[in-house]
Amino acid sequence: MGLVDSLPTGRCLVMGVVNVTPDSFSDGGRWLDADHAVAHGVDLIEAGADLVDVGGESTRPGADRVDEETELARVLPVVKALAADGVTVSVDTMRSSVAQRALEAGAAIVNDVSGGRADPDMIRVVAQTEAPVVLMHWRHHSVHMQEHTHYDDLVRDVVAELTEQVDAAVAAGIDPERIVIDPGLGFSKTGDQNWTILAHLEAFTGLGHRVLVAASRKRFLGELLGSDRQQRPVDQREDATAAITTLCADAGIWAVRVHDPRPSADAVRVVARLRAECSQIADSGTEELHERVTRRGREAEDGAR
Ligand code: PMM
Repeated sequence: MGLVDSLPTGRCLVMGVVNVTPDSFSDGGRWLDADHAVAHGVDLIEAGADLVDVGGESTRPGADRVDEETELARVLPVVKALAADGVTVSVDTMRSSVAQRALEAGAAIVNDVSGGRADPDMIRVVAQTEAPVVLMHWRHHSVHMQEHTHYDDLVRDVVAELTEQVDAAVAAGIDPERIVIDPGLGFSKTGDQNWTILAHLEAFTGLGHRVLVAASRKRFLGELLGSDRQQRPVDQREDATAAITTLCADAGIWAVRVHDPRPSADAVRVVARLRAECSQIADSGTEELHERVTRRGREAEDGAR
């Protein structure tokens, strides 16, 4: 069952984010230097992250693409150093060449926000390895993605489009057990649409794959918490992020991708503990019920004699 055998089981996992980019919306420019990025990755693990997602290309709405050389130069040294330190690393890339080189450098998971749609070789490259892959619902590159937010029926359409991506991966030989799906909050989705997706997580968990959700600090939280004129600043969206983590953990989500792992790491532990308590109560309740029913049956039998 182990997706990546070293990862904990029995609770929602926390994936910390290291964006080695100058322009990501929440931490762009902070970890562009490889040594800083590696130190930040280690800090994320110490703060409770179970794994770290390293990316070298910003996918914020409107972002232009970076070239392959730049992406490789940003990502590879960080992946290599963190993996050598024993950190479980996923590589956040839409390029098969970057995925391949990152896997060779020690990455354990490929996180492709395009779910195999941006690079026709991605699925083939992943299929040749044993690595798990995150396939996110995706319609268009970031520069134009917010022009593609029309859906006839949001949840049904996102599920159908994501299922196409999953089917293509399975047809190429990727074991369904290795596939993690992601509804792609904010990618070709408005703020309201993100909330609708979050209200229907069972439509995704019900597909039988592990599910990743990445709401951390995103614009729809800034809009919710801000005023008509101004969004809540990015660095003040952490409590809302942890609230989403709590809901995701309770909905059976496999992992949440967050910039600040500590509040989310606490939240997933709270949910896991409470769920254990609830199932214990349910089990003892069932035992008690079973005992009562058999006792009554015995009494009925005795009465009939
Ligand atoms: N969002 C971002 C980047 N990578 N990966 C997955 N699987 N799902 C996401 O929703 C996702 C992602 C954008 O956020 P960032 O700029 O903070 O990294």
